[in-house]
Amino acid sequence: MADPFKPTAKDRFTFGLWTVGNTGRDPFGEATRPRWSPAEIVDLLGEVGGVHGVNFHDNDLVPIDASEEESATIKRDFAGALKRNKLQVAMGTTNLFGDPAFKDGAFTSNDAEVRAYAVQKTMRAMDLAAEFGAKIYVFWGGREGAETDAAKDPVEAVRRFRSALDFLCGYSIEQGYDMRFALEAKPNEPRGHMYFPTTGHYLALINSLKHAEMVGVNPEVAHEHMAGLNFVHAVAGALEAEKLFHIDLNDQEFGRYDQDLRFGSVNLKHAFFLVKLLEDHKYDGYKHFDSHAFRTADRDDVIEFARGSMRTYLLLKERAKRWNSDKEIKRLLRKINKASKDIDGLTGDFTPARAETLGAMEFNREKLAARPLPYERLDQRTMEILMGVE
Ligand code: DIG
Ligand code: MN
Ligand code: MN
Repeated sequence: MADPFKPTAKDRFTFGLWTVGNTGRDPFGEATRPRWSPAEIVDLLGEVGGVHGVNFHDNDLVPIDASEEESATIKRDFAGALKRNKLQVAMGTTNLFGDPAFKDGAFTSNDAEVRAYAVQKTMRAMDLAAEFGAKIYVFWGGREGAETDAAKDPVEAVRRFRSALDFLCGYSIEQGYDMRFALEAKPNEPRGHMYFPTTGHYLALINSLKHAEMVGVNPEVAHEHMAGLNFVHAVAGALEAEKLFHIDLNDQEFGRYDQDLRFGSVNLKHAFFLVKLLEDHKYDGYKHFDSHAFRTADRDDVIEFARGSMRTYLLLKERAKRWNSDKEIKRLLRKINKASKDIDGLTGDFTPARAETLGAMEFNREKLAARPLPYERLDQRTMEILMGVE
């Protein structure tokens, strides 16, 4: 019998070149895996099976100091690997955090020349992403931040960031790239404090952009968890605002450095509610696993890491379907929700008549307070469904 949890391209799972290509190097130790070429990484994803697409930072594909010829060879080999593995390029982004020129930020740098170079580098990276058909472009402000606020007026930082985005939206429109931008928040690391630390901060910024319609967010599990926030609620805010243009799935212990762990490998309950939210609201964007295998993993285990990421999503998708169809859950949901068309109608659009009616209503607070809410039973049944208790 076919494995119901085997991914297919239709699931729209993607991996960045830097994720499965992570060499295991960390701030305290050297690489434990070879640096594979982009083509070798795409071949690895082909071996994983069921992957829809691959993503890259400009310099994951073409090193910052590559010659024209080297760049052409790399791109040709990469294109060949995409073809033989039937993979798309789903998303592009710019490395505005690695080069020392960006030591004090890119778009928010105090140096006008650095700000201009960052916009130019992003234009070139957008050209590269467009060349491979990417329609989603992510902005992660890795160095947009501060260790001391003596260095920069944070209001000025916001304005510099906005003006770079407005310019680059104009560039995408003028080039006919038809890209949608997805802004990715993170509270800290590598900077001591990062501007736009949470998805909510970006949702607020977007409304002030010249081309707000083409700009959304790319929330990442680990980043909201680092800020001690409920990731499901961050995504719900983006979904409700119709701004969930992309999502970075991984996992993360609360209150730690950015671990980029395999999806669902730490907080299974949060992962369950996230998958349920995405599926209940028919999110049809890419599901990008912005994560990497343990430093201990060899190539075979990196493949297991990628397969496990997608399998966990599909297992939780089935658990969400099971939860939605569970008799006890449905009974409890009926019990805890007390709707009333007349009352809801009252507090819809304001009218003086409604206000008058509402003002004259009598509410029995003791009765309201006494209503049973069996959330313990509901949560226990949820946990049992998660644990496979039928
Ligand atoms: C880190 O979470 C960031 C970078 O890896 C990249 O710019 C972005 C794209 O997913 N995520
Ligand atoms: Mn991360
Ligand atoms: Mn990310």
